Amino acid sequence: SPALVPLRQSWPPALVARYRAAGYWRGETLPGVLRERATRFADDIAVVGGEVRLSYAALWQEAGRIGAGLLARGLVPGDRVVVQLGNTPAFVTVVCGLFRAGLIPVYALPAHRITEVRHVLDKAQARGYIAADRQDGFDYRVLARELQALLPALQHVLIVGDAAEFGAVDSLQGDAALLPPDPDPQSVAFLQLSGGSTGLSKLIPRTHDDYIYSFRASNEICGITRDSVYMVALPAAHNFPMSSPGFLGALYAGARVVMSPGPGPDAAFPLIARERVTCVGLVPPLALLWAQAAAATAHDLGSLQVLQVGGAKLVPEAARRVIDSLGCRLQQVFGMAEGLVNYTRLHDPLDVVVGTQGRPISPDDEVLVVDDHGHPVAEGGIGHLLTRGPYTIRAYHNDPAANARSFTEDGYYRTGDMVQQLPGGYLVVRGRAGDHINRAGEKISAEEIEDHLLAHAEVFDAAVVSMPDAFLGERSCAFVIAHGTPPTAASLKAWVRGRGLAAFKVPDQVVFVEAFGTTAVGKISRRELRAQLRERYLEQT
Ligand code: J2J
Repeated sequence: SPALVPLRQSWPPALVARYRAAGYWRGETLPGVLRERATRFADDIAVVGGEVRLSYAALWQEAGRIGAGLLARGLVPGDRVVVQLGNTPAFVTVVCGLFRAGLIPVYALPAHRITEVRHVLDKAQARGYIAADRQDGFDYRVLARELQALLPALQHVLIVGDAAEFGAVDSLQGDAALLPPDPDPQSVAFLQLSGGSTGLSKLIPRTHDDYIYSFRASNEICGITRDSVYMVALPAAHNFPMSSPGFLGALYAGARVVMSPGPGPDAAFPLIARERVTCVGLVPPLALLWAQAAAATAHDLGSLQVLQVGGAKLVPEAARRVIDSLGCRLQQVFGMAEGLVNYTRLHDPLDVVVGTQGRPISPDDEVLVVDDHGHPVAEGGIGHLLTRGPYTIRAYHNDPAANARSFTEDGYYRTGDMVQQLPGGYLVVRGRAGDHINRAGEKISAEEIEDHLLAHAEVFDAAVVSMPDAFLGERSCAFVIAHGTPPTAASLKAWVRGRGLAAFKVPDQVVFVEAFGTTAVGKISRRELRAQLRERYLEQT
């Protein structure tokens, strides 16, 4: 098998010195933090889900058992392990187990299917895959069998629950004395997935130092203390519920984490009432759904102090509705798995909370707003958001082409977002330069879906664009030129699904056209083409 591409993430030495001197990077590591909390908060409840309630001491024990068991099976520290688990305590124990063993979690979403998981396994050169037996009607063991047949490097498949022929996470055993010492705080702790506007997901290497800083500082901004109860309602693998402040922030503080099996009011409201949840993060469509359901619910939501909304734009009208119906503080969160996270502060005036997407976590988050040529726009103007700082990556893993596109020569990350910067550093998201669809917070690459459509024998050309959607914020629309008689929209959607993709990537709408009919002289870019199609269609309807 080919040599492992080393995991790396590095900042220039002068910045490393500065981030340390400023106290952002303190040399803490994820296993180190967990060990310390297991002693300090031993009997406090760390994680709740279903019928399971784990204390901090028990979480540490469980993580040790799982980590040592994985090493006993032949995984070695530094190996990458793709984790595809839903919102159960096992998500937390497995990930903490990997940290304890020096193994590198790579986070797949439960919605991902073979095409995506295969890509992630491949790109990460993972030797391990850990999934649930079944969830939401899907059997991950079937997926695991297909993956193993395709990827000889995938030697260790482990299942939470009924493992069939695979290894069972529940019966992992090993010698905790053989667990490695804590890692270098500057080393890569895990690989997060990018939303990805071009093609397939890129892998985001985050270090212990940088990630711990991001959620420790988030705790302060979000008011997370040992008394907090943080609910994971969005898929736990997303960067938002993991780190802004997320379950890791909550564990850092000695707070309680409640795993909600689903993001809707039906699953979450009874748990909020039972566990006295104080903070939860949602995407805008869910926040509106919650606001509506809160008016009629019998469950006591009075413990909620902070409702965070992010992942996609919350328009001011929706923000007001959420504040009025939930009667707790609203916090807007504009973040990205690559790093930079902005928050409105808990005591910001109402117009700021309603009308902006917040300001950066760190005084050392450098934000540039530039025009198409890279020149700073006039104060208050709209432009491309570039950023670098103490928790924003400098490079993707194993992807020189993406790195050349996504980072400037002086290390700024090109976020792809169009923003306006207000006094005080508050940002308003005004749109996007990249061609992805932000469907209720799930990012879909237009290019990726076009490639799948083009693989269909009756498709001559396809352009996938985002359309405004009253509920989702944006939905995906595929414009298709057929070879001869067009297939039905339903059959094309089924085709995309059949390519082994997450359901959220199936086009919401398919529009057949004779031609893309651009009058522009010469060749136009796919970007321009998509924009033209979107505008023409919106004018007609
Ligand atoms: C508009 N667009 C937003 C917002 C993200 C916290 C919160 C969210 C994410 C996240 C995250 C937005 N208004 N409030 O990682 O830690 C869009 C932008 C951004 C992209 C990043 C976190 N909040 N977005 O959503 O990596 O386009 O992270 O660049 O999934 O989501 O997506 P992702």
